[in-house]
Amino acid sequence: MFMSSKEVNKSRIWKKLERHYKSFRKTEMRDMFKKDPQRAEKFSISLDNLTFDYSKNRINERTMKYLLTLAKERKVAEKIQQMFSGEKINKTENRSVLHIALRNRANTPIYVDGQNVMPKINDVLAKMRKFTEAVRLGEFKGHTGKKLTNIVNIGIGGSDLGPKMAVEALKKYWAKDTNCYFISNIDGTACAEVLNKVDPETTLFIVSSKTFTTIETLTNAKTCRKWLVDALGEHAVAKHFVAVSTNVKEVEKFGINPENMFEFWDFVGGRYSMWSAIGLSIAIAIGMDNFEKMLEGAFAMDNHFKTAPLAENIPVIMALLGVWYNNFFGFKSIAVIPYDQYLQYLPAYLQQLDMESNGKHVSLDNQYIKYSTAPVLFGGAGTDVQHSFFQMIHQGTSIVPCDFIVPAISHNEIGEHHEILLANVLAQGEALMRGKTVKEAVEELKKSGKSKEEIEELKKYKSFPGNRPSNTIVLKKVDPYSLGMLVAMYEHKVFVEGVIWDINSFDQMGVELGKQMALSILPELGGNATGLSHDSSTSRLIELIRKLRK
Ligand code: G6Q
Repeated sequence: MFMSSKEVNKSRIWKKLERHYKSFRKTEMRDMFKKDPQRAEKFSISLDNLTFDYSKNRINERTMKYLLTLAKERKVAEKIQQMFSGEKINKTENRSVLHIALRNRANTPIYVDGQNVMPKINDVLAKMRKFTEAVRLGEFKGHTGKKLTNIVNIGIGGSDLGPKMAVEALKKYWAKDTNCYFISNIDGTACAEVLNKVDPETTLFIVSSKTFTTIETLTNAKTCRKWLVDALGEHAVAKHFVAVSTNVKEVEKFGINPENMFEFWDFVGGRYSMWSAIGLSIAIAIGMDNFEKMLEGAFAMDNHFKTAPLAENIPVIMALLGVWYNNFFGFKSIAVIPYDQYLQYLPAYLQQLDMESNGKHVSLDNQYIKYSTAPVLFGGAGTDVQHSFFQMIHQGTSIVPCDFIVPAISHNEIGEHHEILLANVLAQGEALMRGKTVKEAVEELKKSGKSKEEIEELKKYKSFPGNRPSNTIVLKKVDPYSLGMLVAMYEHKVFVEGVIWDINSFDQMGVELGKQMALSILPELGGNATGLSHDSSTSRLIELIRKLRK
């Protein structure tokens, strides 16, 4: 029998985990490492060139046994199969969830409503190849006959964060003469700053919008279109604008020829769409061969996720650790820290993936949820963030489990840079785990020649509680294949957490209310509103802004 969401935190296994947590919560990781020399080996999993070391977590064999029982009882394995077989697991929107089909390199049939989706996916990949090669070779030229070397993706949310993150991550693979830009924000500054940098004759705009109704994207696209037409005339649009969407009608209405449109489908969620034609900017930048390598990396992770036993399954283990900390320890945030400059946008990408997918308060069986769901995810590139929020991570009163991601080899092996970086990432994980006792701090202060009084004064400030968890994910290098693996790994982690919490991880109704209200406030800012029906704060702010803008 499948347990309802009401039963999730009342189930025997949940209670067992609660009891286990109480007896285990004070156990120190440093002691467990001392006692068990095999700990790192026991709690590590490798797949190709990716190693996931989760030994610096507050777990023992029993913890994992119980968490895996929870996964079994929540039917994680069955849910994985349902997703891969095209079942409509996005219940609130009655849709299949098939980002995995976009990178199904084995080309095995996957059916939605009795239709194999693979032929149309392959058709779009072929169309992408043809187009991206033509652009890269300078065969598809701009209106005045010049090569298109400035690629501007106009999109927001899922139609921006994935491509932006991947394009940056794979900068070393860009075609030499290509530059990529992203316009997402409705703030005119976003548009203005990009348009200041590019030349209309050499610029290709990709309007990326699943629905083609998103106000930010359409407004930005209209501004860019006008900028182009002002410079090169109306006929230039066909050579400088392409669209990626599921909505042919709206694309046509906007004035883009459907021949210049790359399709995707409603079984691909926005934040899961960088593998589709939404990745067109990635494919132009790095070439279709490399884009397909990224798909292959994701496919390898998909296969692992689908076939590895739960106990050896990287995304499953990641998710169970997430649940362990969120629901039992009560840790309400997590940090992702890539030690690679090229991965600087990964935290922002993962923030949407995790928080938009699992930031929900109603379960799949339509009940208000009584346990906590998505944590706050934040992060940034190391070592930069060591000099900002790491103070709190080491000595703050809240505990923030961290994911450290690092490539063994840098694309820029200059002098000692990468070894210093590697030493830092390893040191952070060890420092968080081990901490520094007051006694150790005293010893250190003594050695540095401090007086008794000074030592008394400083010893607490200089101590570190330790026992703070982290995962370390080591890649050989940040290349298209490993990036594909990495991103798919997180996608599946989020999915498994959603399964445990009985959440539909694939809708995002929480973004609607603010959008609706913005539409009603818009005319009021212009001063045309007859009667304002807001709370007094919002009404006063509208009045204030009206005055300031006069
Ligand atoms: C992602 C969300 C959301 C979406 C944007 C853009 O999963 O659905 O971030 O991607 O709102 O939507 P369009 O692609 O339809 O413009």
